[in-house]
Amino acid sequence: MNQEQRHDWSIDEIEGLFQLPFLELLFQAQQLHRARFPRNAVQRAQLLSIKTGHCSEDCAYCPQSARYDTGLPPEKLMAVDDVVAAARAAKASGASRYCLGAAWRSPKDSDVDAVCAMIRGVKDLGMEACVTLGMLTDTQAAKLKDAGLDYYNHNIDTSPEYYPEIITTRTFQDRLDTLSAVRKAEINVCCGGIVGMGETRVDRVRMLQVLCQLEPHPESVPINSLVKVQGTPLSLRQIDDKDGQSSDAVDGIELVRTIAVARIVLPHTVVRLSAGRESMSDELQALCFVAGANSMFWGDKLLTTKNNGVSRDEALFHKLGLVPWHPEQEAASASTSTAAAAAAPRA
Ligand code: SAM
Ligand code: DTB
Ligand code: SF4
Repeated sequence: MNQEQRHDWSIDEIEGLFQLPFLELLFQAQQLHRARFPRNAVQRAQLLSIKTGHCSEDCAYCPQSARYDTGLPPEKLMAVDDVVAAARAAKASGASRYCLGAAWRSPKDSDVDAVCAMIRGVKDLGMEACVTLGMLTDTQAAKLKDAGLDYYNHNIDTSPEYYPEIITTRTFQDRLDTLSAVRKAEINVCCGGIVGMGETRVDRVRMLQVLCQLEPHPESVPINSLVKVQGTPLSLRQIDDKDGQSSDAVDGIELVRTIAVARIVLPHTVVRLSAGRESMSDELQALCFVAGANSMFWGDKLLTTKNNGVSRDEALFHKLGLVPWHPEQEAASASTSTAAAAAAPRA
């Protein structure tokens, strides 16, 4: 076992963290954060939906499922040149990581070839590349790695126990199998979930416990707050938080607690404050950064729903004294200095 990564967090231990006094929890999370990551620095990742809608799956939160009438016009797989042009524009507006998302249960092999060309184009711009395409085979994962893919995003979404209430067309184990294929191909794992789907705190605890059980821990964990899109089952369902709350979104303090606990149990992982920021106040987002979130989605669109937009987020960075974080540049300079050290004559 990696000495600094614990894979044996018990439910009671994680629940104990959630129950800490709020200020104590934030202090512990911020201390760990500072020990391992640059302070006051937040990575800016931008999303692009390269194939939109008409998805066969029944994920109850998703505007892109063909089973729900969300009014979203489906779009075929984008041309490689258009994707690279969009990545270039994202870089110019301040994003350093580019994430391509496709509304597939799983890609066809010909789709993977097209996505590989997109990944090469994004990498040539000097950006980190991430894709999320659904379930993958080992061979497909290996091809993506060859194209230079840095991260594959595939979320567990919630606890194994609550999962069947949200998705019935693929199992929790299917998700874990794809994550294994990604690991086998030596691609970094980006895996997280959604809060605010009517799950209990125990479900949030279990979701984090499963993430900790992955060996090694995911390099990146997105924490999404449900974006309620009209026509999806979760927009129609009265979301009753089984802890006694009934609300449109998860309670802000509970979201911050979830991020802080993720920071503590996954101390080396980049925690991304993902979907749902559009409805969050500056103050709530600031607390999420105090809790240890160090990445966010940049630009005015997520995949199909609205994001905050560059000017609002530039203003937030300014107000909070945040600076853009570029882990891809740190990785490049670390490998240059390792190469230089290896080349240097030994004393
Ligand atoms: N089709 C692929 C898949 O599901 O693996 C990739 C794209 S899918 C849109 C990526 C992730 O976005 C989902 O696993 C879910 O966690 C998140 N997501 C989708 N719709 C959301 C919503 N309305 N609110 C919050 N997160 C959402
Ligand atoms: C993730 O965990 N969140 C992003 C990314 N991975 C692909 C997607 C959020 C999608 C929100 C709904 C939409 O815009 O369609
Ligand atoms: Fe399809 Fe992915 Fe949306 Fe599920 S989350 S319906 S698999 S696009």
